[in-house]
Order: sequence, then C-alpha cells, then structure tokens
Amino acid sequence: MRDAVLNMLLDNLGNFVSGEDISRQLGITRAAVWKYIRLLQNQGYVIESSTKKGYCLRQVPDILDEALLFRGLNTSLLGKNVEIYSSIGSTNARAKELALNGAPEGTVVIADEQVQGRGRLGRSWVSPSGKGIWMSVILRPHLFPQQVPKITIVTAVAVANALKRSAQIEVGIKWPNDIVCGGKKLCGILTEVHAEPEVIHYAVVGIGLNVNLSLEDFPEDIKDLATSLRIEKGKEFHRVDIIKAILQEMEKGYLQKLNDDGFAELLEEYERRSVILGRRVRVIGVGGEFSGYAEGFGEDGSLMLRLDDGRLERILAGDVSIRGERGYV
Ligand code: BT5
Repeated sequence: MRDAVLNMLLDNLGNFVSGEDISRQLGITRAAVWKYIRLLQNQGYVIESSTKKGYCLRQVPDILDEALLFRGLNTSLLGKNVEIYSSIGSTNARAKELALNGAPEGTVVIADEQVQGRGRLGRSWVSPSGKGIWMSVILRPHLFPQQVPKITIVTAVAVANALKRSAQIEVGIKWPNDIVCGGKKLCGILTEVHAEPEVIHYAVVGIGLNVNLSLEDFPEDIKDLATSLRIEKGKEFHRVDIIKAILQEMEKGYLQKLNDDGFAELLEEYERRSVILGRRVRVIGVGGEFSGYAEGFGEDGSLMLRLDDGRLERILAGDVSIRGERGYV
C-alpha cells in the first residue's frame, strides 16, 4: 500500500493530489493515507501537505527504493527479482550464493554500501554508503566458458550507453573491465563464473560505479586514478535512474548481441569507445610485464597486441592489467 500511495504521488509529481482521491482510489481511510505520507516523509520524500489541496510530492530522495526501481523498468529478464541491502559484504558474493541455490536468471543484488567490495585477483573495491552503484546481476548464458569475456564486453558497452542516456556523459572503455572518464576510473566490472569445461552454470556480473562520491571519499592510494559522475559533471545523480538504464541496456545487449552477427556489431561499438586501441600499452600479468601496440579485439573478447618484434599476441582478459605508457591510461 505504501508503494501504491507513492506511485500516485509520483504520477502527479509537483502537483497536489487530494487525500480523498488517494483514499477512494486505494480503498483505505484518510488516516491510513496520512500514515503512509508520514512514512514516506521519514524516508526522505519531500511531500507538502495542505488541508485544502491534499499532498504534493516535491522531491524524490536518492534512495534504493524498490518501488522507484520497478517504476518504468521495461525489462523482461533483468531486475524481475531484486534484493536490496543497506549494507552487505559484497553483492557479487551474495549473488553467487543465490545463483548456487537456483535463483532465476536476471536476479539482481544491489547495496547502498559494501564492506568487503571486491575487484579482480583479491583486490578490494571502495564502496561507501549511499554514494555509488554496487550491483550484481545473475546470468545463465549459453556460452562456452572461454567466451566469458564477451559478457564483460556486453556489460561495458551497456554501462557506457546507459551513462550517455541517464547522465549525459561520454565515457571510454579500457579493456578488459574498466569504464573511464577523463583518464580516470569511473566504473569497474567483475565477471565471475561457475563453470565446467563445456558449460557455464551461472555468471555473476558485478558493476561498481562511482556516482556521488567526492574526492574525499576515495582513499589516498586511488585518489589520482579514480573519479565519479559527481566529480565529472559537478552535480549529483539519482542512482535508481542510472540502475534502470544499465539494466535495460544490459538486457538488450545480452539478449540480442551475444550471437555472432550481433557481437561483431557490438565489438565495433566497443572499439569506438576503447581508450587503448591504436596505442602503445603495458600489459601487466602474473608472468611479468611487456608492452605492445593495441591493434584490436578478438571475437572471444581477447586483446590483439602487436609486440615490438612484429608478432601478434592474443591476450586473454583473465588476469592482466593494462596501463598506458606513462600512467593509468
Ligand atoms: C574491478 O577490479 O575493477 C572490478 C570492480 C567490481 C566492483 C563491483 S561492486 C559490485 C560487485 N560486488 C563486488 O564485490 N565487486 C563488484 P580491478 O580491475 O581489480 O580493479 C580494482 C582496483 O581499482 C583496486 O585495486 C583499486 O586500485 C581501484 N579501485 C578500488 N575501488 C575503486 C573505486 N571505487 N573507484 C575506482 N577505482 C577503485
């Protein structure tokens, strides 16, 4: 009922709705309407009330409210099933647990804060409360395990398109899993799979996107390489709007672009946004470090690197980091 009251106010954002209309339409007493209005106000919704005119929703807070998320989310798979936490260890860890227990494809785990946010190779991910999108999506793709990097590519393009649409910002993609802006990291993607040699049981795609962090929110060691939408655009954003855009773009890519034809087209989009294509980069892996010229990306999501001796090396996304010749990009 709280969601129904909220939806009526949202339908009339900035305009008054009478308490009588709400009570009649929802079949509840005027006293009950008032109770839900108080509840919404306590949750941060700015609602003006007037004995004559009723209630007017003036401002929607930046909170992870399921009712806001479901409103206008026109997906058929992603986000049909959602878990929202105010604080959690890691949304990827929770999503893996759910996937293992049979959660349906498209299940999404989102948190206000992560206290054990993870990057690749045991690195940590800074995820302060209420400031970013810390989210994981469960997929059950019909791919061979070696094709998993394609999922990260689909996701990176989806995030880039979603940011253009919902935050009017153009971002670059830094293979294999970073979204960058102004040479700094705005978002990281962590794709983890549970697979056997021939089949993927599930993939969990974690997206960490810095939305309303200011410079002080980043620890010293990453201040120089990290950024947020707020830092780049000089204003704050509602996380739910961006989450919806990401889920919609991601579903489109996932359902339509994983086949051969679709993926070739997607790779073109990826290359257009790539910040390393056509540049010399350093590849840092477990076996050491080497440099070369980033010449293109393979159908399997690998990086084609032209080495100094002229050989073309195929680099798998797995466990490498990429750096520009002088810095992060
Ligand atoms: C990544 O790893 O970039 C993948 C990050 C994925 C995070 C999401 S949040 C939701 C889901 N649940 C999780 O627990 N994880 C996923 P990697 O390429 O290894 O980069 C990690 C490095 O990025 C760290 O070692 C830091 O240098 C830097 N870093 C950490 N927090 C950052 C932040 N908030 N913004 C920018 N850079 C950060």
